Amino acid sequence: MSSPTAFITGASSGIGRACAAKLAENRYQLVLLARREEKLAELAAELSKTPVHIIAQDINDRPALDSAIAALPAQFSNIDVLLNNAGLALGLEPADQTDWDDWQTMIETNCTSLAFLTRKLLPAMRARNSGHIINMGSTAGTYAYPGVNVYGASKAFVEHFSLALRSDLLGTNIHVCNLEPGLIAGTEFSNTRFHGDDEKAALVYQNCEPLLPEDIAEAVHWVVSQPARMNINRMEIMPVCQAPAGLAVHKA
Ligand code: 8X3
Repeated sequence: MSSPTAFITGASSGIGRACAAKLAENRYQLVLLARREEKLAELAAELSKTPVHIIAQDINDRPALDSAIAALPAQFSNIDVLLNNAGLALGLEPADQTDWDDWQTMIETNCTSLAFLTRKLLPAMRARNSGHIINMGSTAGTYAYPGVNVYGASKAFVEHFSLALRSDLLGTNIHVCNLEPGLIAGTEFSNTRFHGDDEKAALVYQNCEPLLPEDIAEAVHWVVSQPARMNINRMEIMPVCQAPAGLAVHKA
């Protein structure tokens, strides 16, 4: 039997990388997309037993992405699992003090490019009447906290897009899941959020035990391994050290 194919965005580090390793272990062949070619090549070398096709480019360069999809080698052209993992948070300032470019980058990456890639790969899934789309949401899409503004809103988009996709796909065997991790270490998330400030990023994970990318990779593998009759609409995962934020009341 031929290997199923998983297409993973943001594959060079963190959750994407861990998912690539987990799926490779479970006989998937991989299409890996990320900007950093050397990181992708390193990962492909590590997964030497797994056929890997690398797409080294910015996910927001949509014409290039379109061409890369059209140029997928025949062996990798039937995508069984699309893991829309690429995404980022930039800044944690109150809304009136944020950088407009940061907001635009988050909307572009977390919403527009995710929708674009899904739109591109969906017709082939529908034609084959099978497939899994796993979108990397976040607990921040459900629970607001100070400074989460556009990042949280972009993840709320991802959640609603996932649920809406399932509605459009009712009657097909295409599965859609919004996977919603909370606090997670071992990724570049906080470092990116704080624009490369390692000290600030380290403080986020101090004195607690956050999730790890491998935890999310387990969840991804579990989601795609369930009987075809099952669809996991949403999966929210927090570390035990985190809980949904309480409502805030400001008293003068
Ligand atoms: C990020 C989760 O807890 O850092 O997607 O807001 S959290």
